[in-house]
Amino acid sequence: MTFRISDDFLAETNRKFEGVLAEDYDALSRQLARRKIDIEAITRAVMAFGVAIPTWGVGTGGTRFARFPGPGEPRNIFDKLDDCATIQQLVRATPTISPHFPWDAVSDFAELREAAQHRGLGFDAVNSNTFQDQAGQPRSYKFGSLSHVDRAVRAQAITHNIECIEIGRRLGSKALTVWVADGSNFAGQSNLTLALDRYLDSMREIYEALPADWRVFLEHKCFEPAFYSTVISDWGTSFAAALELGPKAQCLVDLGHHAPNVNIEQIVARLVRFGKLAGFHFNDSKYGDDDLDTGSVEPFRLFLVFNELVDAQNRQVAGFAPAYMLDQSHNVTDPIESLMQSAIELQRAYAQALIVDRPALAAAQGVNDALGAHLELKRAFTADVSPILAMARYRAKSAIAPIETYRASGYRTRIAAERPAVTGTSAGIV
Ligand code: LRH
Ligand code: MN
Repeated sequence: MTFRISDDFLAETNRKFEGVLAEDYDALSRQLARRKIDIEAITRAVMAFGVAIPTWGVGTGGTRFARFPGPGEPRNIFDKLDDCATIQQLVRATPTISPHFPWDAVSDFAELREAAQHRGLGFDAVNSNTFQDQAGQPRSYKFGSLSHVDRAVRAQAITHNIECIEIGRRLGSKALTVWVADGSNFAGQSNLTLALDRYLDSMREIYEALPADWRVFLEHKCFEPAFYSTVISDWGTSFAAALELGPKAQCLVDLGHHAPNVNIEQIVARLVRFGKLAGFHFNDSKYGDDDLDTGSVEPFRLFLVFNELVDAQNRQVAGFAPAYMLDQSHNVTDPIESLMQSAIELQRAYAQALIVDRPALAAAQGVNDALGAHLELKRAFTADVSPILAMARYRAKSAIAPIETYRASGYRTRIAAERPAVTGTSAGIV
């Protein structure tokens, strides 16, 4: 029987923090009441917030140089479900997982769905993979997949994506995320227009295979692994492709997939405006697609993204239903701790965006009071909403202090004893 943190241990650990939480929550409640903000409304909204865990982020991640596995590495999707269930138990903000195929392939998908449900987990978007060659794969994706010059390679990639839709249907998912690494490393290597045309032709076949209530998420990325051109390199190309494909196609924003200093919150506002925001792969970055923990480098940028999302929510934008997913690589931390903290940083950005005084902001914007408007956002961003986040967890019978509780539980040590150690270093993100 796999070790699980007992609810008694959780309750016992919470007792150490209950008093301080009540005090801090009260103080914040009074502070917000002075700003005519009902703390209970914010806490309810935070309790309803959910983000999907990427199955590929539950094990230790790596780079092209090396990957240094830690103790208790998950061996398969079922170990990953156990770790995701522990994350959900301690933060109650991660009710779904986003699987990746064929990394998470099993022989019995009904059994997988059952195993997830048994642990209180559901499935968000499924991810296809035509950026690696699998053992025994007839044709290589070395020179691309959905945009490959060879029709047979494109057909292989299309078939894989349609298989992912079928798997997702059996798991109860409602969306397919398509990120392709297709591009080139030399000027002249690829016809930039024909490559996009081939991609669109392939995507049309995948689009046709979507069940009526499904969506397909196009994920853009400015570079890597291609270092001269990338077929779906920016939100503009992704948007135009989604528009051409049809209403079920939308654009997924991976925060790490933009050139340095790009105004991502404005991209979000644009995609909302045109009804094409699929959702997010949340992470953080300083240089490239670093896949660092959400909110660990640019928390203000994350807040500004949620400021646009709350603005859209308040305007009741038709069809506004972004999918929230994490997409990170945990190279030097315990992935469970990083994923818990990242979910909390998303809740923090959301709660801060909810306490923005929007009438005051609009009034300042209306009279070009640049600093006044900016300070309305800063006032919300600098508010310490931690008591709200902790109270949301506490009321959801989760951990007031997830990291402390997780460490005190000895979960990692217990799990490491159950799972054979992975020795030696390998390279790559998983
Ligand atoms: C590409 C990406 C994509 C996933 C992969 C693991 O960089 O963000 O979303 O398929 O990471
Ligand atoms: Mn991603």
